[in-house]
Amino acid sequence: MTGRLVVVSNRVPSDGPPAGGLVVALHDCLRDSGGVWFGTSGQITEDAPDRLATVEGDGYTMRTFDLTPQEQTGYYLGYANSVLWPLCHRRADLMDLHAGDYDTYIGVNRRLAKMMAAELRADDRIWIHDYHFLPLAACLRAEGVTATIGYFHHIPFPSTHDLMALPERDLVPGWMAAFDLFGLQTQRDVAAALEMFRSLNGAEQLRDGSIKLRDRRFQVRSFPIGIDAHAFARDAVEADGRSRVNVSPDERLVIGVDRLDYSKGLDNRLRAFGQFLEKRVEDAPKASLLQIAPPTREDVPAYARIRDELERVTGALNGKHSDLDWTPIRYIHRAVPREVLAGLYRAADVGLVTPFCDGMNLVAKEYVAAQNPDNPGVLILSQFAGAVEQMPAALIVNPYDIGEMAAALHQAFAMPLEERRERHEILARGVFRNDVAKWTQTYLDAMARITRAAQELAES
Ligand code: ADQ
Repeated sequence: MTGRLVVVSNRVPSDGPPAGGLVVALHDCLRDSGGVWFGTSGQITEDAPDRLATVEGDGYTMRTFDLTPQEQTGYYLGYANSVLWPLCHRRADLMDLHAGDYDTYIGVNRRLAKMMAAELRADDRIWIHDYHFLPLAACLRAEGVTATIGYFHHIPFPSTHDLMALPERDLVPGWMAAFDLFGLQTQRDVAAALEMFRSLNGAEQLRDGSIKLRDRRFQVRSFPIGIDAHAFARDAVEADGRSRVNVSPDERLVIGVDRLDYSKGLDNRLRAFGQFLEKRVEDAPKASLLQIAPPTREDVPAYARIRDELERVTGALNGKHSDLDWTPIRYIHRAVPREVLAGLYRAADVGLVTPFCDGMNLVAKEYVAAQNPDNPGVLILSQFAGAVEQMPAALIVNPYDIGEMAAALHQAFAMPLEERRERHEILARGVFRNDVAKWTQTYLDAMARITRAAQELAES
Protein backbone atom coordinates (compact mmCIF):
# COMPACT_ATOMS: atom_id res chain seq x y z
CA MET A 1 0.00 0.00 0.00
CA THR A 2 1.38 3.38 -0.93
CA GLY A 3 1.00 6.71 0.80
CA ARG A 4 2.42 8.07 4.01
CA LEU A 5 1.03 7.13 7.38
CA VAL A 6 0.04 10.36 9.12
CA VAL A 7 -0.67 10.03 12.84
CA VAL A 8 -2.30 12.67 15.02
CA SER A 9 -2.44 12.52 18.81
CA ASN A 10 -2.65 15.17 21.50
CA ARG A 11 1.04 14.82 22.39
CA VAL A 12 3.75 13.62 20.05
CA PRO A 13 6.00 10.91 21.54
CA SER A 14 8.66 12.50 23.70
CA ASP A 15 12.23 11.65 24.60
CA GLY A 16 12.79 10.24 28.01
CA PRO A 17 11.00 7.26 29.51
CA PRO A 18 10.72 4.18 27.29
CA ALA A 19 8.26 4.52 24.45
CA GLY A 20 4.85 2.93 24.99
CA GLY A 21 3.37 0.13 22.90
CA LEU A 22 1.53 2.39 20.47
CA VAL A 23 4.66 4.31 19.52
CA VAL A 24 6.59 1.10 19.03
CA ALA A 25 3.79 -0.48 17.00
CA LEU A 26 3.45 2.48 14.64
CA HIS A 27 7.18 3.05 14.30
CA ASP A 28 7.98 0.75 11.37
CA CYS A 29 5.02 1.90 9.35
CA LEU A 30 5.86 5.55 9.96
CA ARG A 31 9.50 5.01 9.02
CA ASP A 32 8.84 2.86 5.94
CA SER A 33 6.21 5.20 4.52
CA GLY A 34 8.12 8.43 5.30
CA GLY A 35 5.34 9.18 7.73
CA VAL A 36 4.58 12.18 9.90
CA TRP A 37 3.23 12.49 13.46
CA PHE A 38 1.29 15.66 14.32
CA GLY A 39 0.53 16.78 17.87
CA THR A 40 1.10 19.41 20.54
CA SER A 41 4.67 20.07 21.66
CA GLY A 42 3.88 20.21 25.38
CA GLN A 43 5.00 23.88 25.40
CA ILE A 44 2.60 26.62 26.38
CA THR A 45 3.44 29.95 24.73
CA GLU A 46 1.63 33.27 24.91
CA ASP A 47 1.68 33.82 21.14
CA ALA A 48 1.57 30.27 19.78
CA PRO A 49 2.55 30.63 16.11
CA ASP A 50 0.27 29.37 13.35
CA ARG A 51 2.93 27.10 11.96
CA LEU A 52 4.32 23.73 12.85
CA ALA A 53 7.78 23.00 14.16
CA THR A 54 9.77 19.97 13.04
CA VAL A 55 11.15 17.46 15.51
CA GLU A 56 13.07 14.50 14.13
CA GLY A 57 11.69 11.24 15.51
CA ASP A 58 13.38 7.87 15.39
CA GLY A 59 13.18 7.38 11.60
CA TYR A 60 10.17 9.64 11.03
CA THR A 61 9.21 13.30 11.38
CA MET A 62 7.10 14.94 14.04
CA ARG A 63 5.30 18.21 13.37
CA THR A 64 4.36 19.99 16.57
CA PHE A 65 2.49 23.08 17.66
CA ASP A 66 2.36 24.96 20.96
CA LEU A 67 -0.84 25.79 22.83
CA THR A 68 -1.56 29.24 24.22
CA PRO A 69 -2.37 29.41 27.96
CA GLN A 70 -6.01 29.99 27.00
CA GLU A 71 -5.99 26.88 24.75
CA GLN A 72 -4.39 24.78 27.49
CA THR A 73 -7.22 25.81 29.80
CA GLY A 74 -10.17 25.73 27.39
CA TYR A 75 -9.20 22.92 25.00
CA TYR A 76 -7.07 20.50 27.03
CA LEU A 77 -8.02 20.92 30.69
CA GLY A 78 -11.49 22.24 29.83
CA TYR A 79 -13.49 20.71 27.01
CA ALA A 80 -11.37 17.57 26.48
CA ASN A 81 -10.69 16.59 30.08
CA SER A 82 -13.48 18.26 32.05
CA VAL A 83 -16.32 17.69 29.57
CA LEU A 84 -15.65 14.84 27.11
CA TRP A 85 -13.64 12.64 29.50
CA PRO A 86 -16.27 12.58 32.32
CA LEU A 87 -19.10 12.33 29.76
CA CYS A 88 -17.54 9.24 28.14
CA HIS A 89 -16.87 7.69 31.58
CA ARG A 90 -20.51 7.90 32.72
CA ARG A 91 -19.75 10.88 35.00
CA ALA A 92 -21.78 13.62 33.37
CA ASP A 93 -22.23 14.92 36.94
CA LEU A 94 -18.52 15.88 36.93
CA MET A 95 -18.74 17.82 33.67
CA ASP A 96 -17.50 21.36 34.11
CA LEU A 97 -19.24 23.36 31.41
CA HIS A 98 -17.61 26.74 30.92
CA ALA A 99 -18.81 29.22 28.33
CA GLY A 100 -16.10 29.52 25.72
CA ASP A 101 -14.35 26.17 26.27
CA TYR A 102 -16.09 24.56 23.32
CA ASP A 103 -15.10 27.50 21.10
CA THR A 104 -11.49 27.06 22.19
CA TYR A 105 -11.67 23.29 21.55
CA ILE A 106 -13.06 23.66 18.05
CA GLY A 107 -10.62 26.53 17.51
CA VAL A 108 -7.61 24.28 18.21
CA ASN A 109 -9.03 21.61 15.88
CA ARG A 110 -9.55 24.20 13.11
CA ARG A 111 -6.09 25.68 13.64
CA LEU A 112 -4.45 22.25 13.40
CA ALA A 113 -6.56 21.30 10.35
CA LYS A 114 -5.43 24.42 8.52
CA MET A 115 -1.77 23.80 9.32
CA MET A 116 -2.04 20.11 8.37
CA ALA A 117 -4.00 20.71 5.15
CA ALA A 118 -1.14 22.76 3.77
CA GLU A 119 1.12 19.69 4.06
CA LEU A 120 -1.11 16.70 3.36
CA ARG A 121 -1.09 14.66 0.16
CA ALA A 122 -4.09 13.01 -1.49
CA ASP A 123 -2.74 9.50 -0.90
CA ASP A 124 -1.88 10.00 2.80
CA ARG A 125 -3.49 7.64 5.31
CA ILE A 126 -4.43 9.81 8.26
CA TRP A 127 -4.98 8.14 11.64
CA ILE A 128 -6.28 10.43 14.38
CA HIS A 129 -6.25 9.39 18.05
CA ASP A 130 -8.74 10.18 20.76
CA TYR A 131 -11.28 12.64 22.04
CA HIS A 132 -9.08 15.72 21.79
CA PHE A 133 -9.67 15.58 18.05
CA LEU A 134 -13.23 14.37 17.53
CA PRO A 135 -14.02 17.24 15.11
CA LEU A 136 -10.65 17.16 13.34
CA ALA A 137 -11.79 15.19 10.27
CA ALA A 138 -14.72 17.59 9.79
CA CYS A 139 -12.27 20.51 10.03
CA LEU A 140 -9.90 18.81 7.56
CA ARG A 141 -12.77 18.15 5.11
CA ALA A 142 -13.68 21.85 5.38
CA GLU A 143 -10.09 22.58 4.29
CA GLY A 144 -10.59 20.38 1.21
CA VAL A 145 -8.77 17.24 2.44
CA THR A 146 -10.04 14.17 0.58
CA ALA A 147 -7.57 11.54 1.88
CA THR A 148 -8.76 8.53 3.90
CA ILE A 149 -9.13 9.53 7.54
CA GLY A 150 -9.40 7.04 10.38
CA TYR A 151 -9.99 7.67 14.08
CA PHE A 152 -9.54 5.60 17.21
CA HIS A 153 -11.47 6.39 20.38
CA HIS A 154 -9.37 5.06 23.28
CA ILE A 155 -12.13 5.66 25.84
CA PRO A 156 -15.71 4.38 26.10
CA PHE A 157 -18.42 5.69 23.79
CA PRO A 158 -21.23 7.34 25.79
CA SER A 159 -24.77 6.01 25.83
CA THR A 160 -27.36 8.01 23.90
CA HIS A 161 -28.83 8.90 27.30
CA ASP A 162 -25.54 10.29 28.68
CA LEU A 163 -24.81 12.10 25.43
CA MET A 164 -27.88 14.26 26.05
CA ALA A 165 -25.82 16.06 28.72
CA LEU A 166 -23.45 17.43 26.09
CA PRO A 167 -24.54 20.85 24.81
CA GLU A 168 -22.92 20.08 21.43
CA ARG A 169 -24.53 16.61 21.15
CA ASP A 170 -26.13 17.42 17.77
CA LEU A 171 -22.70 17.96 16.25
CA VAL A 172 -21.28 14.56 17.24
CA PRO A 173 -22.78 12.46 14.37
CA GLY A 174 -21.44 14.92 11.78
CA TRP A 175 -17.97 14.85 13.36
CA MET A 176 -17.99 11.06 13.22
CA ALA A 177 -19.28 10.93 9.64
CA ALA A 178 -16.33 13.01 8.42
CA PHE A 179 -14.04 10.04 9.19
CA ASP A 180 -13.94 7.01 6.92
CA LEU A 181 -13.33 4.58 9.77
CA PHE A 182 -14.37 5.27 13.35
CA GLY A 183 -12.60 2.75 15.61
CA LEU A 184 -13.78 1.85 19.09
CA GLN A 185 -12.40 -0.48 21.75
CA THR A 186 -15.30 -2.91 22.26
CA GLN A 187 -18.50 -4.33 20.87
CA ARG A 188 -20.26 -2.56 23.71
CA ASP A 189 -18.96 0.78 22.40
CA VAL A 190 -19.99 -0.05 18.83
CA ALA A 191 -23.49 -0.89 20.09
CA ALA A 192 -23.65 2.50 21.87
CA ALA A 193 -22.52 4.37 18.74
CA LEU A 194 -24.96 2.50 16.50
CA GLU A 195 -27.75 3.22 18.98
CA MET A 196 -26.99 6.94 18.61
CA PHE A 197 -27.26 6.72 14.81
CA ARG A 198 -30.43 4.61 15.04
CA SER A 199 -32.16 7.37 16.95
CA LEU A 200 -31.05 9.96 14.42
CA ASN A 201 -33.23 11.15 11.56
CA GLY A 202 -31.44 10.82 8.22
CA ALA A 203 -28.88 8.22 9.32
CA GLU A 204 -29.06 4.77 7.82
CA GLN A 205 -27.15 1.54 8.42
CA LEU A 206 -26.35 -0.06 5.06
CA ARG A 207 -26.27 -3.80 4.33
CA ASP A 208 -22.48 -3.96 4.51
CA GLY A 209 -22.65 -2.53 8.05
CA SER A 210 -21.45 0.94 7.12
CA ILE A 211 -23.41 4.04 8.07
CA LYS A 212 -24.74 6.66 5.71
CA LEU A 213 -25.33 10.19 6.91
CA ARG A 214 -26.16 12.77 4.26
CA ASP A 215 -23.39 12.53 1.60
CA ARG A 216 -21.00 10.58 3.85
CA ARG A 217 -20.62 6.84 4.17
CA PHE A 218 -18.32 5.48 6.91
CA GLN A 219 -17.67 2.49 9.14
CA VAL A 220 -17.93 2.13 12.92
CA ARG A 221 -16.00 -0.93 14.13
CA SER A 222 -14.29 -2.28 17.21
CA PHE A 223 -10.52 -2.79 17.37
CA PRO A 224 -9.61 -3.88 20.92
CA ILE A 225 -6.15 -2.47 21.62
CA GLY A 226 -3.34 -4.73 22.84
CA ILE A 227 0.09 -4.35 24.43
CA ASP A 228 3.64 -5.21 23.41
CA ALA A 229 3.24 -8.48 25.31
CA HIS A 230 6.59 -10.06 24.47
CA ALA A 231 8.53 -6.98 25.57
CA PHE A 232 6.55 -6.89 28.80
CA ALA A 233 7.15 -10.55 29.50
CA ARG A 234 10.89 -10.11 28.84
CA ASP A 235 11.12 -7.14 31.18
CA ALA A 236 9.19 -9.02 33.85
CA VAL A 237 11.57 -11.98 33.80
CA GLU A 238 14.63 -9.75 33.99
CA ALA A 239 13.43 -7.53 36.85
CA ASP A 240 13.51 -8.93 40.36
CA GLY A 241 10.27 -7.38 41.56
CA ARG A 242 9.92 -9.30 44.81
CA SER A 243 13.20 -8.08 46.30
CA ARG A 244 12.34 -4.52 45.29
CA VAL A 245 9.16 -4.36 47.35
CA ASN A 246 10.64 -6.10 50.34
CA VAL A 247 7.82 -8.51 51.18
CA SER A 248 8.49 -11.49 53.40
CA PRO A 249 8.35 -14.94 51.74
CA ASP A 250 5.08 -15.86 53.47
CA GLU A 251 3.40 -12.56 52.65
CA ARG A 252 1.04 -12.19 49.68
CA LEU A 253 1.16 -9.14 47.44
CA VAL A 254 -1.74 -7.48 45.63
CA ILE A 255 -0.95 -4.86 43.00
CA GLY A 256 -2.96 -2.00 41.53
CA VAL A 257 -1.54 0.33 38.86
CA ASP A 258 -3.61 3.20 37.52
CA ARG A 259 -3.37 6.86 36.65
CA LEU A 260 -4.99 8.63 39.56
CA ASP A 261 -8.36 9.07 37.86
CA TYR A 262 -11.90 8.92 39.28
CA SER A 263 -12.86 6.43 36.54
CA LYS A 264 -10.41 3.84 37.89
CA GLY A 265 -12.45 2.96 40.99
CA LEU A 266 -9.52 3.41 43.37
CA ASP A 267 -11.60 4.48 46.36
CA ASN A 268 -13.80 1.38 46.29
CA ARG A 269 -10.76 -0.80 45.65
CA LEU A 270 -9.07 0.46 48.81
CA ARG A 271 -12.27 -0.05 50.78
CA ALA A 272 -12.57 -3.60 49.43
CA PHE A 273 -9.02 -4.30 50.52
CA GLY A 274 -9.89 -2.89 53.94
CA GLN A 275 -12.88 -5.21 54.17
CA PHE A 276 -10.69 -8.12 53.10
CA LEU A 277 -8.26 -7.31 55.93
CA GLU A 278 -11.10 -7.14 58.43
CA LYS A 279 -12.58 -10.47 57.40
CA ARG A 280 -9.24 -12.25 57.21
CA VAL A 281 -9.58 -15.59 58.94
CA GLU A 282 -6.98 -16.48 61.55
CA ASP A 283 -4.71 -18.75 59.50
CA ALA A 284 -5.09 -16.89 56.18
CA PRO A 285 -1.85 -15.50 54.74
CA LYS A 286 -0.88 -11.93 55.44
CA ALA A 287 -1.41 -9.75 52.38
CA SER A 288 -0.48 -6.20 51.49
CA LEU A 289 -1.60 -3.94 48.67
CA LEU A 290 0.86 -2.01 46.52
CA GLN A 291 -1.09 0.73 44.78
CA ILE A 292 0.85 2.73 42.21
CA ALA A 293 -1.08 5.77 41.04
CA PRO A 294 0.87 8.46 39.21
CA PRO A 295 -0.55 11.99 39.19
CA THR A 296 -2.44 13.12 36.13
CA ARG A 297 -4.38 16.27 35.08
CA GLU A 298 -3.77 17.80 38.49
CA ASP A 299 -5.09 21.19 37.38
CA VAL A 300 -8.59 19.71 36.99
CA PRO A 301 -10.45 20.08 40.33
CA ALA A 302 -12.09 16.60 40.17
CA TYR A 303 -8.59 15.06 40.17
CA ALA A 304 -7.44 17.00 43.24
CA ARG A 305 -10.59 15.79 45.05
CA ILE A 306 -9.96 12.10 44.26
CA ARG A 307 -6.35 12.42 45.42
CA ASP A 308 -7.43 13.88 48.76
CA GLU A 309 -10.02 11.12 49.18
CA LEU A 310 -7.53 8.33 48.46
CA GLU A 311 -4.97 9.75 50.86
CA ARG A 312 -7.66 9.93 53.54
CA VAL A 313 -8.87 6.33 52.99
CA THR A 314 -5.31 4.94 52.82
CA GLY A 315 -4.34 6.77 56.01
CA ALA A 316 -7.43 5.53 57.85
CA LEU A 317 -6.95 1.90 56.76
CA ASN A 318 -3.24 1.90 57.55
CA GLY A 319 -3.92 3.49 60.92
CA LYS A 320 -6.37 0.73 61.72
CA HIS A 321 -4.52 -2.32 60.41
CA SER A 322 -0.76 -1.60 60.57
CA ASP A 323 1.57 -3.36 62.98
CA LEU A 324 4.85 -1.97 64.28
CA ASP A 325 6.69 -3.83 61.52
CA TRP A 326 4.03 -3.94 58.81
CA THR A 327 1.92 -1.55 56.72
CA PRO A 328 -0.89 -3.14 54.70
CA ILE A 329 -1.21 -0.48 51.97
CA ARG A 330 1.70 1.07 50.15
CA TYR A 331 0.49 3.92 48.03
CA ILE A 332 2.96 5.37 45.54
CA HIS A 333 1.91 8.59 43.87
CA ARG A 334 4.43 8.75 41.02
CA ALA A 335 5.37 7.12 37.71
CA VAL A 336 7.53 3.99 37.74
CA PRO A 337 9.77 2.86 34.83
CA ARG A 338 8.15 0.18 32.70
CA GLU A 339 10.78 -2.51 33.49
CA VAL A 340 10.28 -1.99 37.22
CA LEU A 341 6.52 -2.13 36.78
CA ALA A 342 6.80 -5.41 34.86
CA GLY A 343 8.82 -6.96 37.70
CA LEU A 344 6.30 -5.78 40.28
CA TYR A 345 3.41 -7.33 38.34
CA ARG A 346 5.27 -10.63 38.26
CA ALA A 347 5.96 -10.45 41.98
CA ALA A 348 2.29 -9.87 42.80
CA ASP A 349 -0.05 -12.77 43.64
CA VAL A 350 -3.08 -10.77 42.57
CA GLY A 351 -3.60 -8.01 40.01
CA LEU A 352 -6.51 -5.83 41.08
CA VAL A 353 -7.99 -3.95 38.11
CA THR A 354 -11.33 -2.52 39.15
CA PRO A 355 -12.29 0.59 37.14
CA PHE A 356 -15.84 1.93 37.22
CA CYS A 357 -15.51 2.59 33.52
CA ASP A 358 -12.56 2.08 31.16
CA GLY A 359 -12.09 1.97 27.39
CA MET A 360 -9.85 -1.10 27.52
CA ASN A 361 -7.37 -1.06 30.45
CA LEU A 362 -3.89 -2.07 29.46
CA VAL A 363 -2.83 -2.82 33.02
CA ALA A 364 -4.98 -5.98 32.97
CA LYS A 365 -3.09 -7.20 29.90
CA GLU A 366 0.30 -6.16 31.26
CA TYR A 367 -0.34 -8.06 34.49
CA VAL A 368 -1.13 -11.24 32.55
CA ALA A 369 1.87 -10.90 30.20
CA ALA A 370 4.22 -10.47 33.18
CA GLN A 371 3.21 -13.65 35.05
CA ASN A 372 5.26 -16.79 35.47
CA PRO A 373 3.14 -19.39 33.59
CA ASP A 374 4.21 -22.13 36.04
CA ASN A 375 3.01 -20.22 39.07
CA PRO A 376 0.84 -17.36 37.82
CA GLY A 377 -1.01 -14.76 39.84
CA VAL A 378 -4.75 -14.15 39.62
CA LEU A 379 -6.30 -11.25 37.72
CA ILE A 380 -9.37 -9.67 39.34
CA LEU A 381 -11.07 -7.58 36.67
CA SER A 382 -13.98 -5.16 36.68
CA GLN A 383 -16.96 -5.97 34.50
CA PHE A 384 -16.76 -2.33 33.33
CA ALA A 385 -13.25 -2.49 31.83
CA GLY A 386 -13.33 -2.90 28.04
CA ALA A 387 -10.78 -5.70 28.53
CA VAL A 388 -13.50 -7.90 30.00
CA GLU A 389 -14.80 -8.76 26.51
CA GLN A 390 -11.50 -10.50 25.76
CA MET A 391 -10.65 -11.68 29.28
CA PRO A 392 -13.62 -13.57 30.73
CA ALA A 393 -11.20 -16.07 32.33
CA ALA A 394 -10.28 -13.46 34.96
CA LEU A 395 -12.21 -13.25 38.24
CA ILE A 396 -14.84 -10.75 37.14
CA VAL A 397 -16.17 -8.33 39.76
CA ASN A 398 -18.60 -5.46 40.11
CA PRO A 399 -16.48 -2.48 41.29
CA TYR A 400 -19.49 -0.93 43.04
CA ASP A 401 -19.86 -4.02 45.26
CA ILE A 402 -17.14 -3.79 47.89
CA GLY A 403 -18.12 -7.07 49.53
CA GLU A 404 -17.90 -8.91 46.21
CA MET A 405 -14.40 -7.54 45.59
CA ALA A 406 -13.27 -8.50 49.10
CA ALA A 407 -14.67 -12.01 48.49
CA ALA A 408 -12.79 -12.19 45.16
CA LEU A 409 -9.53 -11.48 47.02
CA HIS A 410 -10.24 -14.41 49.36
CA GLN A 411 -11.08 -16.59 46.34
CA ALA A 412 -7.87 -15.57 44.56
CA PHE A 413 -5.68 -16.46 47.55
CA ALA A 414 -7.41 -19.79 47.98
CA MET A 415 -7.29 -20.71 44.28
CA PRO A 416 -5.47 -24.00 43.60
CA LEU A 417 -2.39 -23.84 41.37
CA GLU A 418 -4.09 -25.88 38.65
CA GLU A 419 -6.98 -23.43 38.32
CA ARG A 420 -4.59 -20.47 38.35
CA ARG A 421 -2.63 -22.05 35.51
CA GLU A 422 -5.75 -22.85 33.49
CA ARG A 423 -7.13 -19.34 33.77
CA HIS A 424 -3.75 -17.79 33.05
CA GLU A 425 -3.17 -19.92 29.98
CA ILE A 426 -6.44 -18.77 28.43
CA LEU A 427 -5.77 -15.13 29.30
CA ALA A 428 -2.14 -15.18 28.12
CA ARG A 429 -3.08 -16.77 24.79
CA GLY A 430 -5.33 -13.80 24.04
CA VAL A 431 -2.88 -11.17 25.28
CA PHE A 432 0.05 -12.54 23.25
CA ARG A 433 -2.01 -13.22 20.10
CA ASN A 434 -3.85 -9.93 20.06
CA ASP A 435 -0.91 -7.67 20.79
CA VAL A 436 -0.45 -4.06 19.78
CA ALA A 437 1.31 -4.95 16.51
CA LYS A 438 -1.69 -7.01 15.43
CA TRP A 439 -4.03 -4.20 16.49
CA THR A 440 -2.15 -1.68 14.35
CA GLN A 441 -2.06 -4.02 11.38
CA THR A 442 -5.76 -4.86 11.63
CA TYR A 443 -6.69 -1.17 11.79
CA LEU A 444 -4.43 -0.14 8.90
CA ASP A 445 -5.68 -3.08 6.78
CA ALA A 446 -9.26 -1.94 7.36
CA MET A 447 -8.28 1.58 6.28
CA ALA A 448 -6.54 0.21 3.19
CA ARG A 449 -9.69 -1.69 2.19
CA ILE A 450 -11.75 1.49 2.50
CA THR A 451 -9.25 3.42 0.36
CA ARG A 452 -9.25 0.69 -2.31
CA ALA A 453 -13.06 0.57 -2.40
CA ALA A 454 -13.21 4.37 -2.81
CA GLN A 455 -10.64 4.23 -5.64
CA GLU A 456 -12.60 1.48 -7.42
CA LEU A 457 -15.80 3.47 -7.11
CA ALA A 458 -14.10 6.58 -8.52
CA GLU A 459 -12.70 4.59 -11.46
CA SER A 460 -15.96 2.80 -12.31
P1 ADQ B 1 -5.33 5.04 30.44
O1 ADQ B 1 -6.57 5.61 31.04
O2 ADQ B 1 -4.10 5.76 30.73
O3 ADQ B 1 -5.46 4.85 28.87
P2 ADQ B 1 -4.55 2.15 30.75
O4 ADQ B 1 -5.08 1.43 29.58
O5 ADQ B 1 -4.62 1.36 32.00
O6 ADQ B 1 -5.30 3.52 31.04
O7 ADQ B 1 -3.07 2.52 30.46
C1 ADQ B 1 -2.25 3.07 31.44
C2 ADQ B 1 -0.80 2.86 31.05
O8 ADQ B 1 -0.01 3.67 31.92
C3 ADQ B 1 -0.35 1.41 31.23
O9 ADQ B 1 0.48 1.06 30.18
C4 ADQ B 1 0.40 1.44 32.55
O10 ADQ B 1 1.46 0.53 32.64
C5 ADQ B 1 0.93 2.85 32.57
N1 ADQ B 1 1.07 3.30 33.96
C6 ADQ B 1 0.11 3.41 34.88
N2 ADQ B 1 0.63 3.78 36.06
C7 ADQ B 1 1.94 3.92 35.89
C8 ADQ B 1 3.04 4.30 36.72
N3 ADQ B 1 2.91 4.63 38.01
N4 ADQ B 1 4.25 4.34 36.18
C9 ADQ B 1 4.42 4.03 34.88
N5 ADQ B 1 3.44 3.65 34.06
C10 ADQ B 1 2.22 3.62 34.54
C11 ADQ B 1 -6.48 5.13 27.89
C12 ADQ B 1 -7.84 4.54 28.18
C13 ADQ B 1 -7.74 3.05 28.40
C14 ADQ B 1 -7.10 2.39 27.18
C15 ADQ B 1 -5.80 3.09 26.83
C16 ADQ B 1 -5.23 2.57 25.52
O11 ADQ B 1 -8.43 5.18 29.32
O12 ADQ B 1 -9.02 2.48 28.64
O13 ADQ B 1 -6.81 1.04 27.48
O14 ADQ B 1 -6.00 4.48 26.69
O15 ADQ B 1 -6.13 2.67 24.48
